[in-house]
Amino acid sequence: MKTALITGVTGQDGAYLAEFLLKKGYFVHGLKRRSSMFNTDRIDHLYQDRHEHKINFKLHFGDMTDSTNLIRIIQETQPDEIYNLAAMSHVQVSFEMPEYTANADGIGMLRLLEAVRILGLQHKTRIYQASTSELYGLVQAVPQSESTPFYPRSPYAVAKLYAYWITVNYREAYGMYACNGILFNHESPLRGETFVTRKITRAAAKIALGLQRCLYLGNLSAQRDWGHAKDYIEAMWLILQQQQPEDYVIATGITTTVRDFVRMAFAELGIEIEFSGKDQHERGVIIDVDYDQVQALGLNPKHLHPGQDVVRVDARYFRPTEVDLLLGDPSKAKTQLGWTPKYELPELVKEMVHADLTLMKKDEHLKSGGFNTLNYFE
Ligand code: NDP
Ligand code: GDR
Repeated sequence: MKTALITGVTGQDGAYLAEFLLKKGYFVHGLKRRSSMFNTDRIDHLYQDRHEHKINFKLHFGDMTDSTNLIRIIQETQPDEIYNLAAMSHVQVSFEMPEYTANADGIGMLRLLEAVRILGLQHKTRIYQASTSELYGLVQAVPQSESTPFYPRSPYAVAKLYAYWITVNYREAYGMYACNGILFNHESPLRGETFVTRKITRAAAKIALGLQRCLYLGNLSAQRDWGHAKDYIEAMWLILQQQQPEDYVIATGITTTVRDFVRMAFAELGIEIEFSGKDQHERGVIIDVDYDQVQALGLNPKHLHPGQDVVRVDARYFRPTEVDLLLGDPSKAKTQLGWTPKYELPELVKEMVHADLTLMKKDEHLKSGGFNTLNYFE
């Protein structure tokens, strides 16, 4: 039985990867931060009581900023594979917490590599680093491949640049099997609520149910190469199963604007949106409602009427420096790993919107029963 250690196991990718590795017969250890409330919603279905006789999934308290704790966990677990997914992963928040981001996302990877080396596991343990398309930043060329130069545009991306190169350096200096997956944006119903796709699918569901009036967004023209997290975690695993350690771009090869993602999400609910106006005055207005579709989804049509503006721009969501266009070239992953994404964007949008509609219907039910379901910190 192979043993894996996943840092960031409570996050979107960590949850899917843990499930995937357990199905493959791995013993999975996960690093989880201590928090004042439970933070394991995404992996609760995998939880195993430690008192049970035979378990193959175990959580350990830890933090990427604490080397002694990382050394101890790696010593205890002796992993064959480490997937370093832990990070302060929100680009905009990294402008507000640059030092912490550098520490957790940049030096965090160094701590893991050093722990493996200190423990003499450098020829046993394979390490995956969650690198990112944010490394490309200011557009140098499209589509972006393994040979495209980096130009990071946020404290998050600069921290990830350090992690990228320290991974390459430890591979070259110590012969470690350490690799970067340069993953483009990937989403799912488990995506954090403040990333733009999930913010949109949640809001579309809430607006359709009459629980929210308007969705406020930042840069609607940003273009992203969006894939499904389930496809991308499989690529992480493949990267660690090769003869030689190498770095790979993982992407769909198709890019879409935030504006079009909004249109697609509302269309899933029978609501057609058109955009008008410029810059901060741009608005997304309902131009048509398919009332048959709305009713088939169990929605109340009285909440929706043409002419209603449901999307507005709020400059608060603009970033000091933006990444305008991401479009990946996954040719190397296709040829060498045999990896191709199974999901296309319309399916992803559909899955996310309907998952959020189900969630929000529960919210609506609670609200009608007199419970306060407001999210104060959105
Ligand atoms: P999430 O934000 O959903 O998950 C991040 C995870 O890291 C959470 O489990 C979080 O814990 C944990 N974490 C944060 N800070 C620390 C810390 N200091 N010590 C230990 N754990 C910590 O991210 P995703 O699952 O979407 O992404 C996984 C990784 O891939 C990240 O490194 C991200 O930067 C990178 N990436 C993501 C892409 C994407 O599109 N999703 C694309 C390219 C790269 P908690 O639950 O307690 O907050
Ligand atoms: P990103 O994802 O920054 O690409 O990082 P995010 O979904 O936050 O933003 C994508 C684009 O949408 C624009 N945008 C908004 N973004 C957010 N969050 N909220 C808004 O209201 C909004 N309006 C417009 C952004 O400006 C941006 O251009 C994600 C993270 O998962 C990183 O960890 C990962 O490395 C990269 O993807 C690849």
